[in-house]
Amino acid sequence: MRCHNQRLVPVLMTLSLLFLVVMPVWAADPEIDRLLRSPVGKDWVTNGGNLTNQRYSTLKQIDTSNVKNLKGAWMIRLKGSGLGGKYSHEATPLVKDGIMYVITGNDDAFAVNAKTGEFLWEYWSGIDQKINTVCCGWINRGVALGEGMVFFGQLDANVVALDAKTGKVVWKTPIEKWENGYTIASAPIYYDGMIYIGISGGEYGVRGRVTALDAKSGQILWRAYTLPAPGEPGSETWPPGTDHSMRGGATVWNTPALDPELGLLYFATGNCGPDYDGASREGDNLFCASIMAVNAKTGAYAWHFQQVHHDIWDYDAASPVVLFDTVIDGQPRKGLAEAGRTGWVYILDRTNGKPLIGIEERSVPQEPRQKTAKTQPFPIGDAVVPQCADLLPGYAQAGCIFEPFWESPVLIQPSGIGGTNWSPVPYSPDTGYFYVPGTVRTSSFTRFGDKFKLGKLYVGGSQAAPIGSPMSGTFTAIDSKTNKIVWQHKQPYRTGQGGGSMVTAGGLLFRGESDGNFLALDARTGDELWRFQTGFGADAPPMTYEVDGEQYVAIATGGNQMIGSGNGDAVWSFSLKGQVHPLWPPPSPPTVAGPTGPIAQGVDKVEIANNNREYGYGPARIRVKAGTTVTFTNVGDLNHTATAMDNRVWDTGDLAPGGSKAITFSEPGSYYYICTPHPWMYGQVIVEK
Ligand SMILES: [Cu+2]
Repeated sequence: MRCHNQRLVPVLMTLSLLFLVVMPVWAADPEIDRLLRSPVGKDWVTNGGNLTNQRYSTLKQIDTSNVKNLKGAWMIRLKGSGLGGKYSHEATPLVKDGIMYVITGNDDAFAVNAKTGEFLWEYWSGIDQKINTVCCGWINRGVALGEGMVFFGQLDANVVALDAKTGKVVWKTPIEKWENGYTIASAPIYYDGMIYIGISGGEYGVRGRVTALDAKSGQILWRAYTLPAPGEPGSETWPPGTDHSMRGGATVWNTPALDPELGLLYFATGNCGPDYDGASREGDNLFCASIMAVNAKTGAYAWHFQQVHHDIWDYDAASPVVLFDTVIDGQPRKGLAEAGRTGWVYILDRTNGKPLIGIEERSVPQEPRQKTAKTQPFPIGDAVVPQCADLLPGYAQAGCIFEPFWESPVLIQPSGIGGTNWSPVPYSPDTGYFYVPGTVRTSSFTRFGDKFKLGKLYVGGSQAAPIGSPMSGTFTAIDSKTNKIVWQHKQPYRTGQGGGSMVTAGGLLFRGESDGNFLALDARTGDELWRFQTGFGADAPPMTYEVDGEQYVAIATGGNQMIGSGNGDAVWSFSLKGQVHPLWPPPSPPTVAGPTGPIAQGVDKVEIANNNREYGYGPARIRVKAGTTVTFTNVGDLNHTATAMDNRVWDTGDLAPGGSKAITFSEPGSYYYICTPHPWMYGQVIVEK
């Protein structure tokens, strides 16, 4: 019994004796709980639509026949929040009773009239701009609603509850310290008086978990750790006599799903730490890169399924799990699916975590120094991205998925930021399809030794896309009965960490593109029926709602740093009666890896994070005479490095904001470099005689 209920216990016991048959289940917010358990209709009250994370709406006023008439009903700018080089927009707006709640990468939240876009209140987080343990862009994936409050996590590892009417803070609970490497990126879910929220920081030697809080008071009720302490179940998959598992990552980047009948809470876990160095962590390393189920009331372990044993590729499970019901061989089955960075969809029985369609353990290539696992799980069905890398000039070795590596670069596909990253995967009960965004990208993997230091990056290697190598995406409908491709679109841009989508009973699949376009497809055939230029990278997941009998479709467009799409602070809402026209397109994201821009002649100063681009070098390309000393200065908000791609032959080391390091280039040649924690930042120094 949760503590805020305790005074009610005698009352409830008395009542239950009197009204034994009709005694309702006591709920803190029966209306929200009912919406969370029901198919999504006029309100969209939680990140994944309802407790299943299906992102499927029963609204069908907008359908395949009339979607061509869809236009902007309104567009607003979120007052500059999340506008700037370090931010991505990844939140799904929520709507209840005609009010929209949306949050930005600076953890600033807004309530607006969902019919007009008029601002009702705003919450400015005031989070410390010096937080330097954010891995992959300043983001917030969304809020939850319940008991008249708006709940969310912040990058400073606080969980916050606002009054939904006023935006005033009701409570704020720190669940960890960002200084120790912990941040919150994912949206929570609310159900039956509790808030469930994951924690991020898998690149900083943290211990992953889901934290449950009492919605009324903000008090922490329990923590379900994703890494076993020595002696706990699962600890046998870590080296005996070490406490390595306590900093092994397995963070939760996604919103959990919940099955009230089974009483289970489901979520997926991130990579093992250190990411690319398996040498010191012999064993399968539970519960990294896994799907987990825990008791929704107590957090007690129920089952797990590990997607990647002893992960050394950053192949984590970052996309939210999706619950669905199906019929197999005439038997009704309770399914669960999750799309991984491996490019596969993992389809399980959610009562017990066993494969629903079939997943085979197969032998894989070995590298004894990395202590690689002997076998890996191979789902039956199709992968949504290619799983082998081509050999490229300048590289000695290329391999397929699960190819091991040591200290010489090996090209592998999918890359650790390939397949499906954080982007959600909708499921339509009408088609029985999952809609899976994927990133196609090759990484060059290398391992190096890394010492654990509290609050510091702890990755043990690197992966970077080779200079000039292509990067693209796929968007795929996967049949839930076979795990096979029904249709697939080849995308010009990486789609697995953008390209959020949702599906409706109107037979429509809505999804955004990194080039600013927002599309409606026929959910059955994939045929494009409508497109609209929103003016900013349309990488966040859309949603739909109804006010006064009119259906709207909404999306926050503000770009994504990891894709390089156009930054902004817009929220768009569309309807059949809309009058607002499209905007000019933003610059398109890169489709080839490597530094961009003109070569600056004779420049010996490079700013890291210049011009408000947190993840860039300026100038990115310089040409100097042999013997020149080049000074790298970090003018950004986060720690960065400039590190030679070629075996780290030179390295500025970790530069705090304001920090500088001078490197002398005596030998002629072309030197590409990246930032170790952010390997999608590229620079080049060309040294002439
Ligand atoms: Cu960096």
